[in-house]
Amino acid sequence: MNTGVKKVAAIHDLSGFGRSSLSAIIPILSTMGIQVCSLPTAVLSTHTGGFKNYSFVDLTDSMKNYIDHWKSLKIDFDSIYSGFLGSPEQIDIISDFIDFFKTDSNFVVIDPVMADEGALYSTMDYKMVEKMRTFIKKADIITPNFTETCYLLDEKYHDFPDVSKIKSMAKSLSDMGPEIVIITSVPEDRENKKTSVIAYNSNDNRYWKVSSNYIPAFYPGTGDIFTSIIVGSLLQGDSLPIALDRSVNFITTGIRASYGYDYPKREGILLEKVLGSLNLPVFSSSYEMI
Ligand code: PXL
Repeated sequence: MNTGVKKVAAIHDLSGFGRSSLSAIIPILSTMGIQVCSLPTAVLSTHTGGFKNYSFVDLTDSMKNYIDHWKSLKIDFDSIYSGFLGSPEQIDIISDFIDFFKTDSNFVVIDPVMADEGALYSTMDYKMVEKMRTFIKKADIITPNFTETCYLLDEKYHDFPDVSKIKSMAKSLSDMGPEIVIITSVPEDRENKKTSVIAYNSNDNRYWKVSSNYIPAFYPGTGDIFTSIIVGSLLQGDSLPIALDRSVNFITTGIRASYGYDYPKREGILLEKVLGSLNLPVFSSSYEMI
């Protein structure tokens, strides 16, 4: 029965403290009127960015039974969205999940969560990078940050790549399978400390860019927030550049709402203060076609 509420299969870890992965994705997509069906890959006490001694339970062994039950329920997802994985072996399990649940009318988003700021996260290794290169072929849309883009293409991390280089990297990733490639956290301008998001859509061969003024602070979880808004926005019928604008605007608003408070950045942006803005019309639009 069509209830008018769209469903996303969200394949990510649950980190109890720190506003990343499912702790951010569920409130964002719920606020956007979309049902999140969680398929947890791991349970951690906190995310791994900036915390030490976190507990980590890898759920690889329980995912098969979990998915078998969903298969028996024949759930029809409008999108399948995967992110942080607990082990490289999970890629085979999730590939099978996609083969079963992918239809002509839904879309698959893979956020190849592995690295940031030039380095792999502490639970990631080269086996994950290698398997991720194969896994992204299954996606309609991928959202690597610039560091992950370098790992996926086996290229050296550059500090300030020029736009033509990023465009060719996005095209190379798209040639591996995904129709749309969105590269986040691209260092843009040393003087003005700007970062940008650059996207390539192979369906119409167009490239888009949204720049954001960099506030000198690094908050974990912003990649998950970014991609969940892309998923929600596309499910609501927005075009790709408007979805990019909505995500960048929301993160900028979230960082501005948080930066004035003196608390550990590792706790993430103060999502609870700004969630309501997801339901406001987009007033300022700054995308460019490049
Ligand atoms: O935000 C990406 C992410 C997701 N899940 C876990 C993480 C990170 C990044 O550090 O540690 C557990």
